Amino acid sequence: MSNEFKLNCAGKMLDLNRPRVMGVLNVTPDSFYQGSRCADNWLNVAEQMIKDGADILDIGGESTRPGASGAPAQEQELERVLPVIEGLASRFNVIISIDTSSLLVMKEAVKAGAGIINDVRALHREGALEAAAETTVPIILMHSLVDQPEPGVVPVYGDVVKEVSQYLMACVERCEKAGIARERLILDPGFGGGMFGKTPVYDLEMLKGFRRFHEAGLPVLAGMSRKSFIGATLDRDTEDRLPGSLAAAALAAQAGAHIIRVHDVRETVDVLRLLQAVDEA
Ligand code: 7PM
Repeated sequence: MSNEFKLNCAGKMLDLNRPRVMGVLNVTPDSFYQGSRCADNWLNVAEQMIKDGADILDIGGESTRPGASGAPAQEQELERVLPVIEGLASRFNVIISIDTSSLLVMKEAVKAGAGIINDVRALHREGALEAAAETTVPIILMHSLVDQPEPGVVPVYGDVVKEVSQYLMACVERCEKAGIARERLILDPGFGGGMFGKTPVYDLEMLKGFRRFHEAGLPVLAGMSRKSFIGATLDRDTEDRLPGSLAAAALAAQAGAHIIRVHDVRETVDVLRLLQAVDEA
């Protein structure tokens, strides 16, 4: 990519001159992929991911993706993630990202040492835009159906890359109006079904056309690890989606993705190292 991005994540610099790996650390009791669940074991899992070459650890504590937005749910989410963020920030030099849509969790996580806000609802929950604006950390804006007229219904896209890009650019504008500098933003097309709103075919089209997500001139994240389009394409259960996930990661990296969000850090880092070696040959 001709664009060079360097983001200040609460004092730690994230240099996106080559693709970086974000490891998923779920501290919920109910994540879809068992391999990434680590309610009691988070310290060991995190340490291993760092050894394996993760640049960012993404901490998620929201119980089930759809729903769970009330005050008690936010308190519970905070109770889960805060000790983890504090524990990691005091031990390691890794960049911590907080996977949340809750204004309460955003604020407290950043105070505790999180250096990136990762919001799959692109700051569309009440108060989230303002809460994020009060911080100084980079923000990942992901496309989903939250902001659509009928969030339960998958829209029919003509050109899914174009329409998702347009939505993300509107989110960028909304952030800028709220006082969030454009330089703090990272875009994510939001691969996957459910509230992410993509069919397997749309996911494949987004991966094929991934380069076009760079048109906004901002860093782009790809989160495809073990998702259902890989399962649907290959007819594999979540536990058997690693090879497909690695192929997807390689394609996204070649298409200029700046951050790859994955469950399998060691394997993905190897893929990226090999691509880099080829580049440098
Ligand atoms: C159920 C549905 C459980 C979906 C878990 C998921 C992304 C993310 C997630 C992503 C960004 C998963 C997802 N996916 N954040 N959080 N981008 N920025 O499969 O693609 O991990 S949760």
